[in-house]
Amino acid sequence: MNVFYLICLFVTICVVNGKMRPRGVSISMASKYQPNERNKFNCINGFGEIPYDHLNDDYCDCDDGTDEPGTSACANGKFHCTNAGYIPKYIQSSRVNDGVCDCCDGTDEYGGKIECVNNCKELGKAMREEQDQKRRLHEEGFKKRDGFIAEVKRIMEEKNVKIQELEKEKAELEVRLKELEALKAEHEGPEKEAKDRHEQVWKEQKEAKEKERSALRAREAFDDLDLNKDGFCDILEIIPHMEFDIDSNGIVSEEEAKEHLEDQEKVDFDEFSSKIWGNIQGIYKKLVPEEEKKETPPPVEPQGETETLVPPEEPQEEEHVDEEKMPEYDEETKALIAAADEARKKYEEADKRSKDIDGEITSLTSYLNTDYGKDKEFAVLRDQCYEYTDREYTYKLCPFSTASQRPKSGGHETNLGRWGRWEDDHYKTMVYDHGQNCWNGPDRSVKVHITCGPEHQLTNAYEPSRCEYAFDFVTPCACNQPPPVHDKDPHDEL
Ligand code: MAN
Repeated sequence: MNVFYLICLFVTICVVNGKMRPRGVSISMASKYQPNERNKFNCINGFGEIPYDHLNDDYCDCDDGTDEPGTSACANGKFHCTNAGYIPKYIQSSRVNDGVCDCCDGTDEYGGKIECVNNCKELGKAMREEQDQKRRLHEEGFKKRDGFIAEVKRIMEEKNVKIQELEKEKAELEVRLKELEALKAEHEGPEKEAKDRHEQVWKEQKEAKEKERSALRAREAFDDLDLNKDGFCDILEIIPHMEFDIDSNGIVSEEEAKEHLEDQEKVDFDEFSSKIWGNIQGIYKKLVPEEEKKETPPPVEPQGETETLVPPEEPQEEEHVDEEKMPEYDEETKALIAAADEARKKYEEADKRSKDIDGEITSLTSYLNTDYGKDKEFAVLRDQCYEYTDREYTYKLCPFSTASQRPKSGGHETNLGRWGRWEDDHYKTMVYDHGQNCWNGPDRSVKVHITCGPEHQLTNAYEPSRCEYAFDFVTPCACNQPPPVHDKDPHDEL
């Protein structure tokens, strides 16, 4: 059985468990401070030997300062604070007896300048409580991570099953789509034929009516032009019509009149309607007798239009409007259209579903193909967003999606980057890049530093260099090691 004992021979050297241990020396260094066979001390660097009682005599003998571990005599010396109950440490010898308590056990101040209180136990207690708290949080995170792994596994399986179901549905739909397409074509053929037929009839009717109207107008024009009513329209009857003044010199010459009559002196109605009317109907104007001109004030001509051919009494406009409208399809055609509409609708519905399935499969595949960490644990962060607000901005992180920033004072959100990759395979840093371009700078990007903690939380956001941001994110997903075993009392020395 080991019996611990401590005897201090002089103030400066104690004997602990049979070993000499001068002041300011740690247990681990004590063996180097034993007197040699000549009762001397060897400087630790090997250069020099001094009488054993010159240790800690407040005079620096060794170059390396090792003969004065407990005084401030050597400028390069080091004093060891035992700090029982807390963390042992070395301080510069110059701090020994300088009137400031550097060691929590107060052993650096024995010269009487100051009375130091030993508060190592309190410090040690607080430190261990903090360590305990950290450990508890780590443990909490570590347990949660296990739960996440199980949850993610279930989600992934569900998504895989969903993909399989969708692929099956898609394959069946392909067959159905072909059938529906054929059915659609089957109905659209007769539908088109019936519609074309109907439209053709309407077109012909329209043309016939137009022809009729044109003939009527030709007749009226001819009767109007044939002033002497001899059944011909001749050059002299053309001349009073100023609209036939080709060179705009104010008179219609015989040549000009003749040109409008296709180089003839006169034409009868048949020739007029077959050869002449088509060319002149766009310019011809009914002659207004002089008396009428005087009686009726000249009509105000609308801007941009120079001539109007239609006599005011003719109610043709309205007739035209009605004729422009195609009559309704007959019942048989309507039924064919309805059947084709139905076939089209069914085809389009199936086609839309097929496209939706493609979209769903793409998004599920992208979800499954993302790297969510060693055990896919980070997948629980997908489709979630976390915010952190500093004095100026609210930062938002939507893991595996985007990072953004919006001014607290209002204003638009700035895209700081889209999910890019893990910076390395330790799953400690995420990179979001290709964000909004920075004026005269790079595209914005973010590095997210991930550490273990009991809750998912964005704990900090900053901008180490212009438009290059850094986020700190705490999450149980990062608690991939069991919490460290409780630190034993860090102090192993007396
Ligand atoms: C905005 C913010 C800042 C950024 C500047 C760069 O104000 O996105 O974070 O530094 O633009 O001009």
